[in-house]
Amino acid sequence: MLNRHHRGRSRRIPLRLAWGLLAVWILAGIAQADDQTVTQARLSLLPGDMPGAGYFELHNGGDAPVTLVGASSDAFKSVALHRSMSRDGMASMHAVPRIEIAPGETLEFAPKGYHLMFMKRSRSLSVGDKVEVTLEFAGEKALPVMFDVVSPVSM
Ligand SMILES: [Cu+2]
Repeated sequence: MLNRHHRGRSRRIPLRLAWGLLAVWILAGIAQADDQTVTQARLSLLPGDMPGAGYFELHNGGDAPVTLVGASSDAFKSVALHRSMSRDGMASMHAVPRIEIAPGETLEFAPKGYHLMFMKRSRSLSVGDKVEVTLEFAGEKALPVMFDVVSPVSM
């Protein structure tokens, strides 16, 4: 009896240590998710129900590569990663399934290059509004970003 009581007490300290380590691990995980920063997030709105284009700069401040795999927003039925290209003077764009960003690298989404294509708005929007867009990364990581709705710019 005395022996069991003693064992029970000695087990309590490692358990507390384990919870402490778990807390540190969770906090480290959150900090890692914050290593990606987005600046200059703007959504160029075209008239009517034409698709909008999203531009921003995404910096990977972490020490591991991250892979952008998509985006979503409550304000649009679909959001896709696109890239504009110009070949023989002909402009075109195509869907991009994933974009890897190396540690320390900044990826620019800008006119005539990468952009988010916002299709079929689910509510009316006007210049000056703010729209939340969630950037989705491989490994179920998500980063919510506020985009400023701006006047059309050339794509
Ligand atoms: Cu596009």
